[in-house]
Amino acid sequence: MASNTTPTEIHQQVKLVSRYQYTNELELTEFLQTTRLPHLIQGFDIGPCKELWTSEYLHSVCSSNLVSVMVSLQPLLEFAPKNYEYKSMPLNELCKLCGISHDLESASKMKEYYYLRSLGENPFKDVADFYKQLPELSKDILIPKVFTEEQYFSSVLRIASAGIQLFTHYDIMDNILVQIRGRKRIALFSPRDSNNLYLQKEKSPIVDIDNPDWDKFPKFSNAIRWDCILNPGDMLYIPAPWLHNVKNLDFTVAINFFWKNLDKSMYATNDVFGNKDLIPAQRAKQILSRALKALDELPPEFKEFYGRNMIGIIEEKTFQ
Ligand SMILES: O=C(O)CCC(=O)C(=O)O
Repeated sequence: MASNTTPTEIHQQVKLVSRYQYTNELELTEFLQTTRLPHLIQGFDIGPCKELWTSEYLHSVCSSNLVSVMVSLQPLLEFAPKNYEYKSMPLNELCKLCGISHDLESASKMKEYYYLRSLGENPFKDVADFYKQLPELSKDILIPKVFTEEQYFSSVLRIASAGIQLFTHYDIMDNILVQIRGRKRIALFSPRDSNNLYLQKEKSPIVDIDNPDWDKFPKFSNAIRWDCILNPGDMLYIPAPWLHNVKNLDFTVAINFFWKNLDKSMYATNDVFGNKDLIPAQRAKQILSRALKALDELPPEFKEFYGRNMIGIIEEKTFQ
């Protein structure tokens, strides 16, 4: 009798992000400078925002200034092809809409999902600066000083309806994501797994990380996933260039603080989002594209031979 064969189940290794209990700024600063691993920081008092910033409160205190919001009919945001559009809407109106979609059920009834990543005054030239742009809110939040004024880069307000999920990406600067309202589930992947995430520039095309297309992305099963849930008052340290995927479990409000942990001269000067390659990496990529052009002059078997040979050298010289 023929035996039933069931397809082999694919299991991805999932770990939990380590927790760090806050005691004082100095210890935390030193810890972040040395660990270079994501940590869920708990026990720091982020101030009155935690209780105060309901959608009703935000609706009443925020201005009607227009903000550019990602609006999608689906909760999982996709960038290729793009399944969302940017719509201009008053900030106070957005707070109201996101408040109505405060849980997964009410968000699905709304049909549209909303996601704000605040931008600079001039989005093409200026970085997002929560303190300058939203003084009506910035007095309500405290963060530990883990970076100097010199190192500070940007502060980005994020407001989202329940269910919306941001594709996996990396940033070039270290960041602390402060959770103020609602819960977010964050999945992180080490920079060592970047090839297993099929990166296209800074983003991964594996949109549904919980139910991926294994035929299309077989290497994803090798990537180790680090999970955590952020509750109000929690802070997540996301070291550059760790990859992260963010799912909003409720209506959420959060702020990121990005800073330059390396020497300033390493960073591109025309980078408003904090995701342009570091300057030496830009140089290395230009040289690589010249090397690839040179290999193009060879017959295929030699091209492959030298290509493999060069991969070996790069592995030997760069992998830790
Ligand atoms: O909280 C979010 O919605 C996104 C956070 C994020 O992408 C980041 O910290 O870089």
